[in-house]
Amino acid sequence: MTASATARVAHDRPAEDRDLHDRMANAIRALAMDAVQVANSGHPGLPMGAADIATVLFTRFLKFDPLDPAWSDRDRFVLSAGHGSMLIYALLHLLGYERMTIDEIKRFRQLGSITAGHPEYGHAPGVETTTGPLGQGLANAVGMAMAERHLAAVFGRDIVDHHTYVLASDGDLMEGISQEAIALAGHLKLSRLIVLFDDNGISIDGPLSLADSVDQVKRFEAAGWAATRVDGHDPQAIARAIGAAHASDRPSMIACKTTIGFGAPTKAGTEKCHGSALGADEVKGAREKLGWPAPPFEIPADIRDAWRAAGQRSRELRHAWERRLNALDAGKRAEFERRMGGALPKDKLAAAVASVKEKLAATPQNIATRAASEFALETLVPAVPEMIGGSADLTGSNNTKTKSMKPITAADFSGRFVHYGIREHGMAAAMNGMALHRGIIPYSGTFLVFSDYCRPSIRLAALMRQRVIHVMTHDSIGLGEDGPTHQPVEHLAALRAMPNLRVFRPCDAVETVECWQLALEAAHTPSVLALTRQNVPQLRKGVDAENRCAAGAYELVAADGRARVSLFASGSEVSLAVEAQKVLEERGIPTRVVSVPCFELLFEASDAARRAVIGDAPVKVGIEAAVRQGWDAIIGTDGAFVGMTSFGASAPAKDLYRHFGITVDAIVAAASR
Ligand SMILES: Cc1ncc(C[n+]2csc(CCOP(=O)(O)OP(=O)(O)O)c2C)c(N)n1
Repeated sequence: MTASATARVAHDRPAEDRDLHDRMANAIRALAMDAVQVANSGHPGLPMGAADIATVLFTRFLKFDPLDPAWSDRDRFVLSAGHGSMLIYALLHLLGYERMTIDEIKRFRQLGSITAGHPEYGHAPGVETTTGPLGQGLANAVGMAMAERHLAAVFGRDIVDHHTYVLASDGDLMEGISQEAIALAGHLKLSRLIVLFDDNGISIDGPLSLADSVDQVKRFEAAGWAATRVDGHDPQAIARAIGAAHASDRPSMIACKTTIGFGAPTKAGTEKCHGSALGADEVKGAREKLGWPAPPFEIPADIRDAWRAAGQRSRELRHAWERRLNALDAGKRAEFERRMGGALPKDKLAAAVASVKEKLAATPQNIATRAASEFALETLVPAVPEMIGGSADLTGSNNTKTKSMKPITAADFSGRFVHYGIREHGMAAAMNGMALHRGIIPYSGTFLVFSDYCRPSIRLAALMRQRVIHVMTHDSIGLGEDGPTHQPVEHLAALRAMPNLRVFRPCDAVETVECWQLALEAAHTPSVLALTRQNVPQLRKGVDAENRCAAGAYELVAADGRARVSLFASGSEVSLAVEAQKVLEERGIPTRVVSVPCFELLFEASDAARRAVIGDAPVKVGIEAAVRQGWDAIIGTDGAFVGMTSFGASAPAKDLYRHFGITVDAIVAAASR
C-alpha cells in the first residue's frame, strides 16, 4: 500500500459523519458572523470560507491539548491571514481553551479583550504568533518548522516531533515575503510544514483576476514543495491531502478551493463579505441557508460535545510524551526544559563574557566592531547552545559564523548556522518563528541599510516581545566605497523610533561583548547590533567586570574639573570624541566624553541616573555619523550635532568623514561655538 493510500484509510470517514462535520464547521461560521456583527467590524468571509478546512485539521490531525497550550511538542498552527482572526478564536472557544470564553468572543475587537482584531501573541493561549501583516505568518511558520527540525536533531524525535500548519490566503501568497519563505522551506525540505491555502480567489478589491494570475501549485512545486489542489469544502478530500502531506519528504501546499463567506446568501463568493459585518438580513439568511437555527453565541449541546471531544484527542499523546520526557537522562531533560523555558545558562554566559573581556584587557584589539562581534561569538556560541546564527548571504562581511558552527542543511539540521540566502524579509520573519517556537535564540546578519528589508518582522518581534538579535554591520558612511545605497543614514533613528526594540551601537571590542550580553539577556526584547566595517581603537582598557553599556550611556572620559562641554557619541564616532576631548582640554576647556551605546537603556534608566550621565555642562555636542533625529533628547534642541544631513557618497571612508565634516576639528569647532 502506498503512503497516501495508508493515509486515506486512516482519515476516511463514513458518510454519516458528514452531517456532524457540517454542523461543527457551521458552529465556526455562526460564531464568526455573529461576533463580527456585534462588533460591527471584522472579517467574516475567511472564517466562513475556511471553516471546513479548519474543522478537518483540528478534529482529525492537529496535535494539541487545551489543558496545556504551551506543551512544547504540540503541532503549531499559524493563521497567517490574521484578518480572519474569528476563525482561530472560534476554534479555541469550541475546543475548550479555558480563557477563550463566550464572553471574550462577544467582546471581539474591544479594549482589553483577548480577541483583538488580529490575533496577537500573548493575548490568547493557542495563538502562536501575531498575524495581520500578510505573508508574515507563513514566514514565521518556516522558522517554527526549522526550529522543530533543529531541536529534533539535538534532543531526539522522542521529545521533538511535531508539524507546523499554516492557513494562508491569497494575500499571504501575493506578498513578496512569501516567496522568500517558500524558497527557503523548499530548499531545506521542511517536510513537516504544511500550508493550507484558502484558495477563494477574492481579495479586498474584488476577484483576484484583477491583479494576479499566478498558478500557485506550480509556483510551490518550482520551489521544491509537494503541491496539490482540493475542494476546500470536501472534508474527505482535505483529509486525504493532509494525510498525503504527512507522508511527503517535502513541505506541502494544499490549495483548497473555497467560497469566501460560505453560507451567506447574497454575499458569499464576493468581496462584500471580506471585511465588514454581513448585516442583520444576511446573517439571518445565512442561518437559514446553513441550517443553523441556534441563536447568536449559542452552540447546540451535541456540537459543543463533539468539539470538546476533539479538544481532548491528543491528551493521551501528551501524557505519553511526558512519560518519555521523564524517562530522559536527567541532565538532558533539564537542558531541554531550560531551553524551552527561555532561561539562559547564566553562569556559562557570565564566564564567557568575563573571559572575552579578560582577553581584550590582556591584548587590546583595534578592530572593527563586526570583527569584535565575531571575537565575542567564538566564546559566546559554545556557552549558549540555543544560539542559532545566520546571514543573508553576507556571512564573511557580517562575521556571524564562528569557526565551530556547521551550517543547517536539509540533510543535517544539527548545525547552528543558517545560510538564509539573499532573503532579509524571510530571514527576519523566520527568526521570529524560531523564537516563538522556543528553544532557540536566533541571531542574523545583514547590512544595517537593509534593516529596512527586515523592518516589518523586527516590528512584530518588538510587538510580540521576542528575543531575536539582528547583527547589522556596515553601519555608516564608514563602509566607504559602496556608496550611498549601502550607507545607512536614517536607519538608527528609524530603528530607535520603534517601541520595545534596543539598538546597540558599541564603540569598541569591549562594548561589543557587553552589548551582546545585554541582547542575550533581554528575554522579551529584540535587539539590533549596529557594527562597523572599519577598524576602531579599543577605548576601554584594563579589566572592567561591570557591564557599563547596561546603563545605555556612561562617562568614558571625565573632564579635568567641572565640565563645560559634554561630548556624546556612539559607535565609531566615540574615538573621534575622545580625540576632540584632548584638544579641548589642551585649550583649557574642561570636557567629558559620554559613550552612548544604547538610547533605549538610557531612557529606561531612572530620571536621576539619566540626569547624572547627561550632566549639566552648558555645552552639549552629539556625534554620530547619521541623522540628528532622536539626539535632542540627550543634547537638547540647543545642543550641537556633528553627523549627517544627507545621503552619503561613494569614496574611501576617511575621505567621506572629512567631506561630511565628521572630524575631530568639526567637533572642537562645534563645542567652541
Ligand atoms: C502587508 C499587508 N498589506 C495589506 C493588508 C490589508 N489587507 C488585509 S486582508 C487583505 C487582502 C484580502 O485578500 P485575501 O488575502 O485573499 O483574504 P480574503 O479576502 O480571502 O479574506 C488586505 C490587502 C494587510 N493586512 N497586510
